[in-house]
Amino acid sequence: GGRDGPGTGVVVKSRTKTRKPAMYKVLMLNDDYTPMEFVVHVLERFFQKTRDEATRIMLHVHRRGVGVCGVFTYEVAETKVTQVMDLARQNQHPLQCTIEKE
Ligand code: TYC
Repeated sequence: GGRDGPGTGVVVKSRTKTRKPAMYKVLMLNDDYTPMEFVVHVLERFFQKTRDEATRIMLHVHRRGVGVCGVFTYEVAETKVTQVMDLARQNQHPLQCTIEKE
């Protein structure tokens, strides 16, 4: 109020504008060749999923074509995609992973 502020003994909260970081989904895409076990391994290793949760996500992608591995800031999401794609390529699997802004 107008009587608050310096000299009144009233503490006035001031706030500089902050913005929540934009968040990005890492999506896993289905294909006909990548072994189910490899996809489960990827979800455990790079997305800290339990075996049960990883299996659930893998089966969702297998049946529906696409699924969410996790939601991250851009830099983290980009790193996850690179890690997944590198490991898939090393193992000669066509597994594809992409980023989508939330
Ligand atoms: N469709 C694959 C198979 O039948 C399994 C699979 C699941 C592949 C999820 C990719 O993101 C994926 N072996």
